[in-house]
Amino acid sequence: MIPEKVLTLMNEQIKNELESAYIYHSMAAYFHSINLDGMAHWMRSQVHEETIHGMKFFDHILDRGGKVTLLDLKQLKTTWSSPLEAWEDAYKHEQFITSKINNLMKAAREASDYAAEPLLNWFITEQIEEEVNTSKICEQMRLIGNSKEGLIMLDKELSARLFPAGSPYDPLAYNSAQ
Ligand code: OFO
Repeated sequence: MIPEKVLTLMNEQIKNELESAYIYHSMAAYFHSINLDGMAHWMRSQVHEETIHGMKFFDHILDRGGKVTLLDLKQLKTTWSSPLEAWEDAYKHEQFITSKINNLMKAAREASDYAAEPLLNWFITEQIEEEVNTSKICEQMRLIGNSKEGLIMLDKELSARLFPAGSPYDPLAYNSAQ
């Protein structure tokens, strides 16, 4: 049995993770629209990760006999004034997610919900990686400044991010399946 407050926060976290996926979809569309397809590719891969994050909470609730309640997603930002602004938003969003995971851990500890701790510990470690990935790209974008060559090089580097095999967010996976 999941304590009520923890269950409420976990259902909110499913929404936060799926909202993350939706935000990164929006950023992928933006990067494609300005021909930074490597950055768009990185975002598509991130969408896959966020969907998995949402499903980790989804399954945890079900495994413990709780009720999964899907909440509304909010209206999204659909454009940015520059690639750097989009990356800064991604970093800020990850910091927001970290604060939500920390709140969840606090609530689980207050309710002596020991069964939630392994899952939440996984997310605490994951958020270190999520923050460092996005903040590093922000720093690299600042180093690049107005250099078009630098931007193209970084775009190419980010295009190398691997999708998990068969990811539905990888165009190669769904195009070859038809
Ligand atoms: Fe980006 O880590 Fe989940 O939300």
